[in-house]
Amino acid sequence: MNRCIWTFLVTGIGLLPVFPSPAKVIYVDGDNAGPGTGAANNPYRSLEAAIGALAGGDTIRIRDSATPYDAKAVIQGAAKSGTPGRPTVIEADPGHRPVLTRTDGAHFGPLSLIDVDHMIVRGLTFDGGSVAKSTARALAVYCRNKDAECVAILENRFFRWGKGQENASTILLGNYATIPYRVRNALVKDNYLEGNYQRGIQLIRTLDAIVEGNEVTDMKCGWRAGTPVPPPNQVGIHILGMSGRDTSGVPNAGLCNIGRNNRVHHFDPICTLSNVVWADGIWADVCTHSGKVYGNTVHDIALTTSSGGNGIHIEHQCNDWEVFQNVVHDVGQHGLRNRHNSNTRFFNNTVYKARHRLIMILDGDSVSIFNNILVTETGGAVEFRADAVAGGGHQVDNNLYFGLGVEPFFTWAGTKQTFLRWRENWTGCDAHSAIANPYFMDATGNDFRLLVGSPAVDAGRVMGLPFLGRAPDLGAYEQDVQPLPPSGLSIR
Ligand SMILES: [Ca+2]
Repeated sequence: MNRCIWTFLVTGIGLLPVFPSPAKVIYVDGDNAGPGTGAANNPYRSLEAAIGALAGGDTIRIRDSATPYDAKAVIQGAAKSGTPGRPTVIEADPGHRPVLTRTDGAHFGPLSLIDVDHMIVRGLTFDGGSVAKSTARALAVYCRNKDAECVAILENRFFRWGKGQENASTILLGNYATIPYRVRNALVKDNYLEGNYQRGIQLIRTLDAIVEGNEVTDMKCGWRAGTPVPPPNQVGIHILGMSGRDTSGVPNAGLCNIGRNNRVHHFDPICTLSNVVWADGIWADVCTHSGKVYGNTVHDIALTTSSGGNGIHIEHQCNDWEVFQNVVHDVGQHGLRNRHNSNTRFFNNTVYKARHRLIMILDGDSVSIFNNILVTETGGAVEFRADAVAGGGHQVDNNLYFGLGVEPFFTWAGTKQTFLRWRENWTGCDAHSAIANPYFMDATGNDFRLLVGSPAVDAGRVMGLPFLGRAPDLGAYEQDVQPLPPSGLSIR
């Protein structure tokens, strides 16, 4: 569980608690003629100078400048860290929208936070610019000599990062190194990312991170040197662990990370034409365990390709994930994809139009698929590949299927089946499921709430989520169409 939320919520709405001593506010204005002192009436001209003067718990406020801040700023170490009651803050001065860039094509971008705790970066615009090679990261939070606790990235905007760079991630939390330190309890909230390359938000080996309320759109294809090596992934939110153990003997896995209420959509189709290796809206990847992906909307991902393009992908050795109340529509390959893990629970999702399968279980064991609405226009509803069948322990029930002009089909260990055969051949599977029009509010307008009379209403099993009426509805939305009888009414 993320233990730092109260700090960010309190500061985020301006209700700062009373501190023992007033925090110092340091101003930055790139248009100041002189180097400045950091005072409101004589700001520093450079962000780096302000960071030099920064002490833990201080606030840096950055003002608009005629040209972007071409920054190489690093904030590092305990002396710059805040405390739970008094975070260090780097933010736009109220009423300003300062732009940070970095034009030297370095791997790390205009702002890196290393070995810091209790820090907030808020309201800034990071723009890689129209250069042939922008930097691989816009904003990085990582560790060298200690954990990094309770860093929040709030309400920033990110454009055009990672062009011409290998291994690009616009916002990066954590690091590949197997040192025994982690980014813990981070919050990435309400940021906007557009036109960046390869990976929008990437978490590596993080513990208890929350990625919430962000919008990631127009992801561009990654870049890799040499031919014919194809370009690498195109990913909105990438939650990555690592196999093995760090140098202190602790597993490198990421743990308990949450991606919720994000909107990931409209990836750049250019790199999906022939050779993209992978495109995922949200991807849990390699040894990150016990995470949750919920309330997200993911759509228009690699729509024109058959080689990649998944809405939500729970992958290799990512055990005990819950994927629920997501809306996934119009994706090039699979709506929800699962591979080589244990105990993934897909429930109460609405998946509408994937070119290959709405849900694809490649392998793994003990996958459960409950309370979903799955609408196909190409026929493929759910597939369990042979390796998944061998894994065993799967449960599928209380789902509503529908085909847009086609009969949904199901695939079990390579054998394509009708809905009836699917149920007959796999005793207990989908016993309480049906094929019927779910009656969405406005499917062509991508409004997948339920109309009155939808067969999805009250057709679900209890999964621990709040519900209205007699039982949970299917799909991502619960509908209030089951009013209680008027009081005093007796039914004979
Ligand atoms: Ca209900």
